Amino acid sequence: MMKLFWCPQTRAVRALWMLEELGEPFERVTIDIRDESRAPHPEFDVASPMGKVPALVDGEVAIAESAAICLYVADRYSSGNLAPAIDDPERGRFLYWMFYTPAAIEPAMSEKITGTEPNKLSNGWGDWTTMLSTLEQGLESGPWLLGNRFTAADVMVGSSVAFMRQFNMLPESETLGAYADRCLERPAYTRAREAEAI
Ligand SMILES: N[C@@H](CCC(=O)N[C@@H](CS)C(=O)NCC(=O)O)C(=O)O
Repeated sequence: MMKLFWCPQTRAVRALWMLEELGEPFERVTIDIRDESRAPHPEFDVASPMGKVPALVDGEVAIAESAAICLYVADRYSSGNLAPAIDDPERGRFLYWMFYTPAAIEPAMSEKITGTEPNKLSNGWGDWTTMLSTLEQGLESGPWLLGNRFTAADVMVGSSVAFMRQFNMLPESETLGAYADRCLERPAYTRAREAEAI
């Protein structure tokens, strides 16, 4: 059975949401990242070399990074559904949005939070404004990033938009606001948040 190493109120909610969408059995193991004196956990330490949650162990597979985990489980257990198959023409656009969170959204959020001077040309994430307008364009045909098809990319991007809302960073945007609402209304997301509350 898959084992998810997680901690409430962290980016681990992405992997939890993803596993809830998937519907495959998994075990949840809490790593209290806020406890600096916590005992080492050999399985977690191997899966997550940086000591960050989420991390996943599935048989011989041990990985960290929320995007890697979401992509892994979607391909491994839900190919053609939560991830377009390798030979599906939609695969390219899917991968673009799968990488958009770690490559563009998160660095742009850091730029915004820290007030770092934007440098659109040389920064890999463009800048905060461009990152947001690109996302809005991507959602124009909606309701999901791949149109009518909900995929793991929506788990990654949707959770990031939800974080923006939580941190009061989400700008006035009907498109992004409605997208966040749609994501938050998914039963699998609700189950993930309920687990966080326990
Ligand atoms: N890029 C990683 C970031 C994971 C991350 O930064 N997790 C934080 C919690 S939100 C963490 O585990 N921090 C504990 C630490 O760095 O010791 C991902 O998306 O999974």
